[in-house]
Amino acid sequence: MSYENIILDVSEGIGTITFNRPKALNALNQALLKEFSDALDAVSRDEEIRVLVLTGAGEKAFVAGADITDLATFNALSARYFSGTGHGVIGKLQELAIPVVAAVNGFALGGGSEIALACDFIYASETATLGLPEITLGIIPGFGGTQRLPRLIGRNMAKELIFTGRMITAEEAMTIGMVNRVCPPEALMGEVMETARKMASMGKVALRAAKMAVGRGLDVSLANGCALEIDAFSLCFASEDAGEGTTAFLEKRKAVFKAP
Ligand code: CO8
Repeated sequence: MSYENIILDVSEGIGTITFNRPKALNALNQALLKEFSDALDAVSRDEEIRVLVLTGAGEKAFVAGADITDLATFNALSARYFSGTGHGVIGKLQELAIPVVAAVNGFALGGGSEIALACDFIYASETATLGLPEITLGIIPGFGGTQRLPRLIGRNMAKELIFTGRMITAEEAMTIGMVNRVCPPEALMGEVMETARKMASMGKVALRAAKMAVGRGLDVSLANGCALEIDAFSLCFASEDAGEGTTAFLEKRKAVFKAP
């Protein structure tokens, strides 16, 4: 499939989606969101892809938010439609069975931060700026920011950032637990790919089970989460990878996971 606003690359089991409207700092218009949604469908259908990476084209931005030229034309009805569409796409991203890493290479603002927040974790360039500045436009986050940010960094810090619209550096984002690692700009993709390759080399069933247990577990009580872990743990033993991993350890060799 060919895209105009994103690029989808697949290499060595790792898919990379690059948001590609650099002149508008990769802002999210409806065409881009539709292509992103289609690309996520393609990724979830492709059994070869074990890890997905998201990043932005150009040196300045990951995604600088929803396209403000579109927002300026909205009424309450079209805003509801666009917000609902965005939630659908970002929900699809969060529901992918494989790990997803956001490589935040520059501005990740508004909808850009909201996409990164739906990934499993974020690595950012030292030059990146993150934030939810919607309040400065007279609106609020509409792609999940009011829900995912407090769940990730805590209620009060999230409220401060959402109520003031203050943009933060990658370093501050790491301090508050929004970003896992900060890298020099030229090292960002190398570090993201190294981590992606490491995850891709793990057993496919175990990787999916781990993501499912953590993700679903956060939405339920501890007791239900632990019950869910028991199911996910036992599922791993239905794959030959568990036999390979434990045998390789005992034979003092590196495990080679082959389960389809
Ligand atoms: N939308 C459209 N165009 C944009 C956007 C955007 N979000 N951000 C930047 N651009 C464009 C600029 O207009 C400019 O275009 P041009 O060259 O044609 O004038 C080009 O990108 C370069 O930008 P700047 O010249 O402004 O670059 P600076 O380095 O001076 O500033 C900033 C960079 C700080 C990133 C600045 O561009 C900025 O503040 N951008 C807007 C950031 C923002 O407020 N984002 C949040 C948007 S709201 C949102 O995301 C809501 C999501 C949920 C929506 C739910 C829908 C109902």
